[in-house]
Amino acid sequence: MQRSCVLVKPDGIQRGLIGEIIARFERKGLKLVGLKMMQLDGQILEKWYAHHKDKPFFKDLQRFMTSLPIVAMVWEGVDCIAAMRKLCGVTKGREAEAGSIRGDFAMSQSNNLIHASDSEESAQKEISLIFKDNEIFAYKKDVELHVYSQEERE
Ligand code: FUP
Repeated sequence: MQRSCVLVKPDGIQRGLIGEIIARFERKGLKLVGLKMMQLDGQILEKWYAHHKDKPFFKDLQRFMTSLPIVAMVWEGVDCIAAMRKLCGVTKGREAEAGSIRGDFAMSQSNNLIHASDSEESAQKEISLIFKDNEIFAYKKDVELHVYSQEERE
């Protein structure tokens, strides 16, 4: 099954939305396989957002993301990356679809509560920047018998 790396950004923690965000992913039928609270440093950020390093907003993005703790998670599911991105909504909160996390709780383009991997390649990179192998848990969750058809589980 596919994995996605998710961050509840500093504004998400400050606004008390960790539980709300986790609940939405759980309700959807995704499986939480890794979870930690930490404060990111500049070095991780430069690797994480390597594709944005030369953009004008990068310094502010780095300051914002390293200013306060974040919660990092790994979620698993069939085509989990695309499903997660839909649940998050588009980057700019005030334009995000109602019903999505950003659409329901965010107004800003930078303070947009959450990060979710945008490809398998980024997911792998992001997971390896934050999690050790023994911090990701491969376990059985019986509810998946009801979340997916047999064909989808295989
Ligand atoms: P997303 O994939 O939705 O996280 O969005 P991007 O990779 O395009 O951007 C990463 C982060 O950079 C965003 F979450 C917020 C920040 N950003 C800005 O602050 N200003 C911009 O113009 C674009 C992105």
